[in-house]
Amino acid sequence: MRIMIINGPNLNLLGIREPHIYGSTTLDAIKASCEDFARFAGAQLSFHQSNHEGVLVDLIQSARTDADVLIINPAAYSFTSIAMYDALKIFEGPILEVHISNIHARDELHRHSKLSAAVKAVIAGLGPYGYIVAMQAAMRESGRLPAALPVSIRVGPG
Ligand code: CA2
Repeated sequence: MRIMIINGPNLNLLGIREPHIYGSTTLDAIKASCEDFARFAGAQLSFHQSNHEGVLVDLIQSARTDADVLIINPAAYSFTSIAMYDALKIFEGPILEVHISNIHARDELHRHSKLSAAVKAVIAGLGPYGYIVAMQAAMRESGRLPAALPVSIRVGPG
């Protein structure tokens, strides 16, 4: 099972600037945790970040052949990018949108993600742990969580 995680603009500055909003965890630390979970779950992970909308569109397009599941934190492009919305609509597997902060509790500018209409689920407000929750949900969606996990976690109530 191949999981692609894509991060949008300025997320390279996580843990370095504005820790009161986005926390003190760096993107490298998030990547390391995601790699750790992928190892545990027997998944292949590719992890990306770009500040450029066209590069992000190219990455989403590449997921059509290179990934089974897509997890994306589109950052500020959540609120503006029709190009990314169109690219996401073409991907056939499950897509999970992650936001570190609870965008619904934020100002008008940061509240309504245009991309959410193109994804299976949105995880917002759990901090960096949202990426691990998204990976777990993605694997569950595909019925690929390790059999060693309890049924309540692998299958849930439905
Ligand atoms: O909470 C999230 O994950 C966001 O996607 C982060 C975006 C913001 O525009 C969304 O509303 C919610 C911004 C990422 C900017 O990251 C920074 C990191 C450190 C310093 C400044 C910005």
